Amino acid sequence: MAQRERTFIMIKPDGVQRGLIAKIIARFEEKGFKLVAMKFMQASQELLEKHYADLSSLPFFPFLVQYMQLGPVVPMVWEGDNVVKTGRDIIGATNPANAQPGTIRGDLCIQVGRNIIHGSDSVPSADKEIALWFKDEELVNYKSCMESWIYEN
Ligand code: D4T
Repeated sequence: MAQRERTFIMIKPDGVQRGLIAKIIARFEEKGFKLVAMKFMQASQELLEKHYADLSSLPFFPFLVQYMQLGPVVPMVWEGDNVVKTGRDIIGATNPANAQPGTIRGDLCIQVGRNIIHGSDSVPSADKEIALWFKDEELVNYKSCMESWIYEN
């Protein structure tokens, strides 16, 4: 069986400080996605500038990089069919004011500058972000015992 799609999800410093780690992880676990990698770390300025390089010319960029260093973050890799798009749907709109109830941002936060979680917006960005935050050997290879109960094939 070929490897299913992967995405990069990160709980931001406000999500960590507000005690939302378990609740956020539960949404991905309960959906049926498979956790492939996770760490708990303080992100450096250099790493965050690379992660958000596409936004570097935008006025909020310095505040974004500063906010992401306010405390530890939880970067993760999740795997499953359509996980990039479905992951974004589970997270909700970038601005929590526009995020539907039932989404993580719709239920758990209020402002765009404190939107508690990041998720890759495409498969190529996911690949880039996974490679930026994780070494190959940190992506754990294992078979989920639930696989045949979640997928027909
Ligand atoms: P991330 O990348 O954090 O998952 O957010 P999105 O993919 O949903 O949105 P984005 O890349 O456009 O924005 C990245 C990050 O910047 C913050 N932000 C964004 C902000 O502080 N002010 C703003 O006006 C915007 C648009 C929030 C998310």
